[in-house]
Amino acid sequence: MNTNYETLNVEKSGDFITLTVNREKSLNALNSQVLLDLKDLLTSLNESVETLKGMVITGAGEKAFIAGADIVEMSDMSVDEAHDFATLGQEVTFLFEELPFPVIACVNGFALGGGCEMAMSADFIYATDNAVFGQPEVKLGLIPGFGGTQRLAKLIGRNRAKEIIYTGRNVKIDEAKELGLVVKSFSSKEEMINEAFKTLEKVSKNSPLAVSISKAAMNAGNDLTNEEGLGIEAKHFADLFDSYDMKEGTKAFVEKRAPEFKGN
Ligand code: CO8
Repeated sequence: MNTNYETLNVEKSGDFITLTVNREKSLNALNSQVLLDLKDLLTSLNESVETLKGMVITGAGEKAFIAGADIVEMSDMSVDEAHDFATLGQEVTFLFEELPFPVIACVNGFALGGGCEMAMSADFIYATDNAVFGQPEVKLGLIPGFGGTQRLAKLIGRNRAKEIIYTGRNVKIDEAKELGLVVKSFSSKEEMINEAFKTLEKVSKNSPLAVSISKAAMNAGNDLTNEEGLGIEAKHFADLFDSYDMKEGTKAFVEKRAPEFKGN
């Protein structure tokens, strides 16, 4: 795994990765270089044979997770360049969703526009009490371009998402929790990241294969009818009966001992 990026800090600790978007002076705004670095890293992680069990993504500093796509760079773009930029940002959100292990977005401060969209492509969001979410693109004469019109509606319901996108207003932490956008909040970034790793540790005691397959089934179901989604669930459920982890998990239960999963 390459850990040497201009705009990212990537740290591996055991089976876990901490990914920090590192453009603190611009509140970690997503310019093309950040998106290209993210694409390279996430593609290599999706293709990796290395066993990894989870990732935390956060923003450098205390003030912002990601304050959006880079407005300075966007202000000069042609229609074709804007299309390429949006496509690249959308590819990155898909690559996050497809990672075969859990990803927790740890939102410290502003998660606006593309920042909110990146956070929503993680499996779930933890946030600090000072976190501010929003899709303010209409204030710039734009619309969300990295998946916000789709993912926000699926996460919190279409009408609530419309009200937030049309007004471009900020969503503070209490409301973000009520909406189900944020799962848990913390008084400091340090506490949030420690708790995120405790959660990943807890998840990693379960079968990594079953966690990965449940993620794939839930993500696939997002775009399907209930009937189609249930078909996928039944197939994945049955396929697991051919795995070491399923045999070990059920045998360990019968033998009243802790299972030793291998992830296959
Ligand atoms: N892009 C570029 N630079 C930014 C951004 C950004 N999104 N946000 C902040 N910065 C820069 C500021 O320009 C400033 O730089 P400098 O010090 O050189 O002047 C520095 O970061 C610090 O910011 P502020 O001084 O503004 O800090 P404040 O505490 O006063 O305000 C805010 C913080 C409220 C977060 C404010 O910076 C702000 O409103 N930022 C923009 C938020 C925004 O509108 N985000 C949405 C952007 S649009 C988007 O994300 C679309 C995604 C889909 C794109 C599809 C492509 C086609």
